[in-house]
Amino acid sequence: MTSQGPGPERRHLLTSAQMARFVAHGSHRMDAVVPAAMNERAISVFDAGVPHARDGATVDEAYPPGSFVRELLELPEIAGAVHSLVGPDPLIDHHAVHIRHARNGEAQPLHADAIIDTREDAFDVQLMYYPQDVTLDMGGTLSVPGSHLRRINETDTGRYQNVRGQTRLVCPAGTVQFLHHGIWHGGRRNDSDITRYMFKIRFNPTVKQRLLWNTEDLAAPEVLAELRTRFPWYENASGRIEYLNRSRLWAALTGDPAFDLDYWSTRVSNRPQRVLPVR
Ligand SMILES: O=C(O)CCC(=O)C(=O)O
Ligand SMILES: [Fe+2]
Repeated sequence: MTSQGPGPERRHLLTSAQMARFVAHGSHRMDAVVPAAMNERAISVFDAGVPHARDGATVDEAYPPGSFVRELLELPEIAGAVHSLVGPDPLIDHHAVHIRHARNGEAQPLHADAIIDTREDAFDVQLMYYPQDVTLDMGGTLSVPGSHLRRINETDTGRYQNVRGQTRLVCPAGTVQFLHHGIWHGGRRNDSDITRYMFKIRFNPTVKQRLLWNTEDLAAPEVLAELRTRFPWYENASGRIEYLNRSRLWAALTGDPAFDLDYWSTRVSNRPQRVLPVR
Protein backbone atom coordinates (compact mmCIF):
# COMPACT_ATOMS: atom_id res chain seq x y z
CA MET A 1 0.00 0.00 0.00
CA THR A 2 2.97 2.35 0.32
CA SER A 3 5.15 3.86 -2.37
CA GLN A 4 8.18 1.95 -1.08
CA GLY A 5 6.52 -1.45 -1.54
CA PRO A 6 6.60 -3.44 -4.77
CA GLY A 7 2.79 -3.32 -5.06
CA PRO A 8 0.53 -6.33 -5.44
CA GLU A 9 1.48 -9.19 -7.71
CA ARG A 10 -0.16 -9.21 -11.09
CA ARG A 11 -2.19 -12.34 -10.30
CA HIS A 12 -3.99 -10.44 -7.54
CA LEU A 13 -4.95 -7.52 -9.74
CA LEU A 14 -8.37 -7.35 -11.34
CA THR A 15 -8.67 -8.39 -14.97
CA SER A 16 -9.93 -6.10 -17.73
CA ALA A 17 -13.22 -8.01 -17.76
CA GLN A 18 -13.61 -7.41 -14.02
CA MET A 19 -12.81 -3.72 -14.46
CA ALA A 20 -15.33 -3.47 -17.29
CA ARG A 21 -17.86 -5.14 -15.03
CA PHE A 22 -17.09 -2.53 -12.35
CA VAL A 23 -17.61 0.24 -14.91
CA ALA A 24 -21.01 -1.23 -15.84
CA HIS A 25 -22.25 -2.32 -12.40
CA GLY A 26 -20.47 0.19 -10.15
CA SER A 27 -19.28 -2.57 -7.83
CA HIS A 28 -16.88 -5.44 -7.42
CA ARG A 29 -17.64 -8.17 -4.91
CA MET A 30 -15.23 -10.67 -3.36
CA ASP A 31 -16.93 -13.38 -1.32
CA ALA A 32 -15.27 -14.73 1.84
CA VAL A 33 -11.94 -13.17 0.93
CA VAL A 34 -11.01 -12.39 4.55
CA PRO A 35 -9.84 -15.42 6.54
CA ALA A 36 -12.04 -16.73 9.37
CA ALA A 37 -9.44 -15.93 12.04
CA MET A 38 -9.65 -12.23 11.13
CA ASN A 39 -13.44 -12.23 10.93
CA GLU A 40 -13.54 -13.65 14.44
CA ARG A 41 -11.43 -10.76 15.76
CA ALA A 42 -13.21 -8.08 13.77
CA ILE A 43 -16.26 -7.44 15.91
CA SER A 44 -14.29 -6.77 19.09
CA VAL A 45 -11.99 -4.47 17.09
CA PHE A 46 -15.01 -2.60 15.72
CA ASP A 47 -16.71 -2.45 19.13
CA ALA A 48 -13.52 -0.92 20.57
CA GLY A 49 -13.60 1.60 17.69
CA VAL A 50 -11.17 2.18 14.84
CA PRO A 51 -9.20 5.37 15.71
CA HIS A 52 -10.34 8.40 13.76
CA ALA A 53 -8.21 9.28 10.74
CA ARG A 54 -8.04 12.86 9.47
CA ASP A 55 -9.74 13.43 6.14
CA GLY A 56 -7.17 12.72 3.46
CA ALA A 57 -4.81 10.72 5.70
CA THR A 58 -2.35 8.33 4.10
CA VAL A 59 -2.75 4.61 4.74
CA ASP A 60 0.37 4.74 6.94
CA GLU A 61 -1.10 7.52 9.06
CA ALA A 62 -4.56 6.01 9.37
CA TYR A 63 -3.62 2.35 9.89
CA PRO A 64 -0.19 1.75 11.44
CA PRO A 65 1.58 -1.49 10.52
CA GLY A 66 0.26 -4.33 12.68
CA SER A 67 -3.19 -2.80 13.15
CA PHE A 68 -6.25 -4.82 12.21
CA VAL A 69 -7.24 -2.58 9.30
CA ARG A 70 -3.70 -2.57 7.93
CA GLU A 71 -3.75 -6.37 8.02
CA LEU A 72 -7.05 -6.28 6.13
CA LEU A 73 -5.61 -3.99 3.46
CA GLU A 74 -2.52 -6.15 3.11
CA LEU A 75 -4.50 -9.27 2.19
CA PRO A 76 -3.23 -9.85 -1.35
CA GLU A 77 -6.66 -9.97 -2.99
CA ILE A 78 -7.76 -6.76 -1.27
CA ALA A 79 -4.49 -4.96 -2.00
CA GLY A 80 -4.82 -6.09 -5.63
CA ALA A 81 -8.37 -4.79 -5.97
CA VAL A 82 -7.54 -1.44 -4.32
CA HIS A 83 -4.53 -1.03 -6.61
CA SER A 84 -6.58 -1.89 -9.71
CA LEU A 85 -9.34 0.58 -8.86
CA VAL A 86 -7.53 3.57 -7.33
CA GLY A 87 -3.83 2.79 -7.66
CA PRO A 88 -0.96 3.01 -5.16
CA ASP A 89 -0.93 5.40 -2.20
CA PRO A 90 -4.64 6.25 -2.06
CA LEU A 91 -5.80 8.65 0.63
CA ILE A 92 -8.37 7.82 3.29
CA ASP A 93 -11.32 10.09 2.69
CA HIS A 94 -13.02 8.67 5.78
CA HIS A 95 -13.87 5.39 7.38
CA ALA A 96 -16.73 4.22 9.57
CA VAL A 97 -18.08 1.18 11.35
CA HIS A 98 -21.72 0.80 10.29
CA ILE A 99 -23.84 -1.12 12.73
CA ARG A 100 -27.43 -2.16 12.02
CA HIS A 101 -28.77 -3.21 15.38
CA ALA A 102 -30.82 -6.38 15.82
CA ARG A 103 -34.54 -5.69 15.22
CA ASN A 104 -33.77 -2.03 14.60
CA GLY A 105 -36.93 -1.40 12.62
CA GLU A 106 -35.55 1.15 10.18
CA ALA A 107 -33.87 1.27 6.77
CA GLN A 108 -31.59 4.03 5.51
CA PRO A 109 -33.00 6.10 2.67
CA LEU A 110 -31.54 5.28 -0.74
CA HIS A 111 -28.58 7.61 -1.24
CA ALA A 112 -25.19 8.20 -2.78
CA ASP A 113 -22.31 9.08 -0.48
CA ALA A 114 -21.76 12.38 -2.21
CA ILE A 115 -23.26 15.59 -3.36
CA ILE A 116 -23.44 15.77 -7.13
CA ASP A 117 -19.98 14.76 -8.27
CA THR A 118 -19.35 15.57 -11.91
CA ARG A 119 -15.98 13.89 -12.39
CA GLU A 120 -15.93 11.78 -15.53
CA ASP A 121 -12.33 10.61 -15.46
CA ALA A 122 -11.78 9.82 -11.77
CA PHE A 123 -13.71 8.16 -8.98
CA ASP A 124 -13.41 7.12 -5.35
CA VAL A 125 -14.14 3.62 -4.18
CA GLN A 126 -15.72 2.51 -0.97
CA LEU A 127 -14.52 -0.74 0.50
CA MET A 128 -17.22 -2.46 2.56
CA TYR A 129 -16.19 -5.40 4.71
CA TYR A 130 -18.71 -7.77 6.31
CA PRO A 131 -17.11 -9.92 9.02
CA GLN A 132 -20.25 -12.03 9.61
CA ASP A 133 -22.51 -14.11 7.41
CA VAL A 134 -25.19 -11.66 6.28
CA THR A 135 -28.63 -13.20 5.73
CA LEU A 136 -31.51 -11.52 3.90
CA ASP A 137 -33.18 -10.31 7.09
CA MET A 138 -29.99 -8.83 8.61
CA GLY A 139 -30.05 -5.49 6.79
CA GLY A 140 -27.30 -6.08 4.25
CA THR A 141 -26.43 -3.08 2.10
CA LEU A 142 -28.92 -2.56 -0.70
CA SER A 143 -27.51 -1.18 -3.93
CA VAL A 144 -28.76 -0.49 -7.42
CA PRO A 145 -26.41 -1.97 -10.04
CA GLY A 146 -25.59 0.48 -12.82
CA SER A 147 -26.71 3.58 -10.89
CA HIS A 148 -23.27 5.02 -10.13
CA LEU A 149 -23.05 7.22 -13.24
CA ARG A 150 -26.61 8.61 -12.85
CA ARG A 151 -25.48 11.55 -10.81
CA ILE A 152 -27.61 12.43 -7.81
CA ASN A 153 -27.37 14.59 -4.74
CA GLU A 154 -26.97 12.45 -1.60
CA THR A 155 -30.42 11.41 -0.23
CA ASP A 156 -32.43 13.09 -2.98
CA THR A 157 -33.31 9.53 -4.09
CA GLY A 158 -34.58 8.72 -0.57
CA ARG A 159 -38.21 8.64 -1.70
CA TYR A 160 -37.56 5.57 -3.87
CA GLN A 161 -38.44 2.55 -1.79
CA ASN A 162 -37.50 -0.13 -4.31
CA VAL A 163 -35.89 0.03 -7.74
CA ARG A 164 -36.07 -2.77 -10.32
CA GLY A 165 -32.85 -4.76 -10.30
CA GLN A 166 -31.74 -3.62 -6.84
CA THR A 167 -29.75 -6.12 -4.81
CA ARG A 168 -29.75 -6.64 -1.07
CA LEU A 169 -26.40 -7.96 -0.01
CA VAL A 170 -26.50 -11.54 1.29
CA CYS A 171 -23.00 -12.91 1.75
CA PRO A 172 -20.71 -15.24 3.65
CA ALA A 173 -18.48 -13.93 6.45
CA GLY A 174 -15.36 -12.18 5.20
CA THR A 175 -16.94 -10.70 2.09
CA VAL A 176 -15.66 -7.37 0.78
CA GLN A 177 -17.33 -5.28 -1.86
CA PHE A 178 -15.98 -2.20 -3.58
CA LEU A 179 -18.52 0.40 -4.63
CA HIS A 180 -18.08 3.36 -6.97
CA HIS A 181 -18.73 6.53 -4.94
CA GLY A 182 -21.81 7.38 -6.99
CA ILE A 183 -23.77 4.16 -6.50
CA TRP A 184 -27.28 4.41 -5.04
CA HIS A 185 -27.32 2.36 -1.87
CA GLY A 186 -28.48 2.12 1.73
CA GLY A 187 -28.31 -0.12 4.76
CA ARG A 188 -31.55 -2.07 5.13
CA ARG A 189 -33.72 -2.73 8.14
CA ASN A 190 -32.36 -5.47 10.35
CA ASP A 191 -35.24 -7.82 11.19
CA SER A 192 -32.99 -10.48 12.68
CA ASP A 193 -31.77 -11.09 16.21
CA ILE A 194 -28.15 -10.51 15.20
CA THR A 195 -26.53 -7.09 15.10
CA ARG A 196 -24.91 -6.58 11.68
CA TYR A 197 -21.46 -4.98 11.35
CA MET A 198 -19.87 -3.46 8.28
CA PHE A 199 -16.63 -1.51 8.07
CA LYS A 200 -16.29 1.02 5.30
CA ILE A 201 -13.27 2.89 3.95
CA ARG A 202 -13.51 5.47 1.20
CA PHE A 203 -10.36 5.80 -0.87
CA ASN A 204 -9.37 8.83 -2.95
CA PRO A 205 -6.93 8.09 -5.80
CA THR A 206 -3.66 10.01 -6.02
CA VAL A 207 -2.72 8.85 -9.52
CA LYS A 208 -4.56 8.85 -12.82
CA GLN A 209 -6.74 5.75 -12.79
CA ARG A 210 -5.38 4.46 -16.05
CA LEU A 211 -4.59 0.80 -16.82
CA LEU A 212 -3.82 0.01 -13.18
CA TRP A 213 -5.15 -3.54 -13.41
CA ASN A 214 -3.92 -6.69 -15.19
CA THR A 215 -4.49 -5.66 -18.79
CA GLU A 216 -3.59 -8.97 -20.46
CA ASP A 217 -7.23 -9.48 -21.51
CA LEU A 218 -7.88 -5.89 -22.63
CA ALA A 219 -8.95 -7.00 -26.11
CA ALA A 220 -11.03 -9.98 -24.97
CA PRO A 221 -14.70 -10.02 -26.08
CA GLU A 222 -15.84 -10.27 -22.44
CA VAL A 223 -14.77 -6.66 -21.93
CA LEU A 224 -17.26 -5.24 -24.43
CA ALA A 225 -19.89 -7.74 -23.30
CA GLU A 226 -19.56 -6.44 -19.71
CA LEU A 227 -19.68 -2.82 -20.86
CA ARG A 228 -22.93 -3.52 -22.73
CA THR A 229 -24.81 -4.82 -19.69
CA ARG A 230 -28.33 -3.44 -19.47
CA PHE A 231 -30.06 -3.07 -16.11
CA PRO A 232 -33.80 -3.51 -15.60
CA TRP A 233 -34.40 0.00 -14.25
CA TYR A 234 -33.01 1.80 -17.29
CA GLU A 235 -35.63 3.82 -19.12
CA ASN A 236 -35.63 3.51 -22.91
CA ALA A 237 -34.47 7.08 -23.39
CA SER A 238 -32.38 8.00 -20.35
CA GLY A 239 -30.91 4.52 -20.16
CA ARG A 240 -28.92 5.38 -23.27
CA ILE A 241 -27.07 8.04 -21.33
CA GLU A 242 -25.64 5.31 -19.11
CA TYR A 243 -23.94 3.71 -22.12
CA LEU A 244 -22.46 7.06 -23.03
CA ASN A 245 -21.25 7.61 -19.45
CA ARG A 246 -19.69 4.16 -19.40
CA SER A 247 -17.97 4.73 -22.71
CA ARG A 248 -16.45 7.92 -21.35
CA LEU A 249 -15.29 6.23 -18.17
CA TRP A 250 -13.76 3.31 -20.07
CA ALA A 251 -12.03 5.79 -22.43
CA ALA A 252 -10.51 7.52 -19.40
CA LEU A 253 -9.52 4.26 -17.69
CA THR A 254 -7.82 2.91 -20.79
CA GLY A 255 -6.32 6.23 -21.91
CA ASP A 256 -7.98 5.84 -25.29
CA PRO A 257 -10.04 8.99 -25.98
CA ALA A 258 -11.38 7.44 -29.18
CA PHE A 259 -12.93 4.47 -27.35
CA ASP A 260 -16.65 4.22 -27.94
CA LEU A 261 -19.33 1.68 -27.31
CA ASP A 262 -21.50 1.69 -30.44
CA TYR A 263 -20.88 5.31 -31.57
CA TRP A 264 -22.43 7.04 -28.53
CA SER A 265 -19.61 9.43 -27.67
CA THR A 266 -18.33 9.69 -31.25
CA ARG A 267 -21.62 11.23 -32.35
CA VAL A 268 -21.98 13.77 -29.55
CA SER A 269 -18.35 14.83 -29.55
CA ASN A 270 -18.15 15.33 -33.31
CA ARG A 271 -17.24 19.00 -33.81
CA PRO A 272 -15.44 19.19 -37.16
CA GLN A 273 -12.77 21.86 -37.23
CA ARG A 274 -12.08 21.84 -40.97
CA VAL A 275 -13.21 25.17 -42.41
CA LEU A 276 -13.99 25.29 -46.11
CA PRO A 277 -12.95 28.35 -48.10
CA VAL A 278 -15.80 30.71 -48.90
CA ARG A 279 -16.83 30.42 -52.54
O1 LIG B 1 -24.93 0.13 6.68
C1 LIG B 1 -24.91 -0.05 5.46
O2 LIG B 1 -25.11 -1.15 4.95
C2 LIG B 1 -24.66 1.08 4.53
C3 LIG B 1 -24.13 2.26 5.20
C4 LIG B 1 -23.86 3.34 4.22
O3 LIG B 1 -24.67 3.81 3.51
C5 LIG B 1 -22.52 3.81 4.02
O4 LIG B 1 -21.62 3.30 4.63
O5 LIG B 1 -22.31 4.72 3.22
FE1 LIG C 1 -23.85 5.42 2.34
